[in-house]
Amino acid sequence: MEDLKNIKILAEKEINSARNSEEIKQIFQKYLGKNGEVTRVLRSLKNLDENKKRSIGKLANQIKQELEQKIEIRKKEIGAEIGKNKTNKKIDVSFPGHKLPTGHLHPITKVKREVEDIFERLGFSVVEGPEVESEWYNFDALNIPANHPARDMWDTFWLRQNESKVQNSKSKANTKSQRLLLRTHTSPVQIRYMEKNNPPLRIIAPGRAFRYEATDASHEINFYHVEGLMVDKEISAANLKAIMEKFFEMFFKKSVKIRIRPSFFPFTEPSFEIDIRCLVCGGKGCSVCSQGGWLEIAGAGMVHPQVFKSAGLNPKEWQGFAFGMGLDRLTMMKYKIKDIRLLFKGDLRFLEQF
Ligand code: FA5
Repeated sequence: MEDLKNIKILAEKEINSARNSEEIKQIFQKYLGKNGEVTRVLRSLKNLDENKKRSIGKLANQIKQELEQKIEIRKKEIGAEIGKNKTNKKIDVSFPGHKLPTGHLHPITKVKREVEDIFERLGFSVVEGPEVESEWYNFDALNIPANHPARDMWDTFWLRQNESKVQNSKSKANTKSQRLLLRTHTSPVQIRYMEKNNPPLRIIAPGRAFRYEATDASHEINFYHVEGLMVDKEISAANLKAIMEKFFEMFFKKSVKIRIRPSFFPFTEPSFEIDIRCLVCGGKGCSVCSQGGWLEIAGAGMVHPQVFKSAGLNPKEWQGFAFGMGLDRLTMMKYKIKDIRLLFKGDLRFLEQF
């Protein structure tokens, strides 16, 4: 009798602390299953005398019924708890959701869009050209024939092609070389645009440029250029200076000192280099401006007559200026970034600051 009572106490304890239907099933087996503890007591009744059979049998059957009822009740409770959890998940609209990581624009993209916006306000259209360019558009049409020493300034990556089938600029006079390379500037867009559009015109051509050169704080092998071109009947270097000054003022939102130096580009005559007072060090000298206090930001000049001819325009009829600016360097000046290479590393600790 005592054993039966202990079995009952233990079984009830276990039923109450069962957390799922699997545990309930195991408890049922343990006490009321084929070899369960209560079942074994009931099966052993036949070996007992009449008196004990009656009293123990009565108690064992009573315990069996009570445990069955308790198991049923607990089963329902567990079902209700699971249901309740499920319902909660469905209707708790205030439960905080998973935050999706969101990115933002790269500083160069931001600067590119800002530059486009400013030039559009100054009456320029934004046009694009291919990053993989032909030798003709990148060099020859810009008055840089094969073997011209100026090609050394724009050493680049050439694409492997079947050489025997591709015309190159050394092969025949008057043929447009189709050899492919990664463009070294966006200046070829000048030619592409003038071939299809008659002046007067004002365009900028932003995009990626590539060069085979050693990297340092202000040089990368892969960087961004924005080419500018303005062609009309009477355009002079004064227009170039005015546009550049206005642009820097609008871009930096303050007046910025610029310096125009004589230079050489085969596609402009005369040619200039445009520097701005280094905004990283305020002109004192730092690694970005090579300690000089000025940073070269653009090459520029008056469009060379040969370039007009390459594009099918009469140089006696039209005049124009062109410039090619480094977008990365503008970004560095704007955000006071000390090394151009940071812009291409993809390091989130750096990028998340913008
Ligand atoms: C040119 O590429 C000429 N096409 C620019 C031009 C256009 C001149 C039209 C006249 C008329 P240059 O190689 O100097 O020029 O490059 C122009 C600008 O690009 C530089 O002033 C500088 O801001 C940027 N730049 C040049 N090389 C790199 C480099 N390796 N990494 C980052 N920026 C560069």
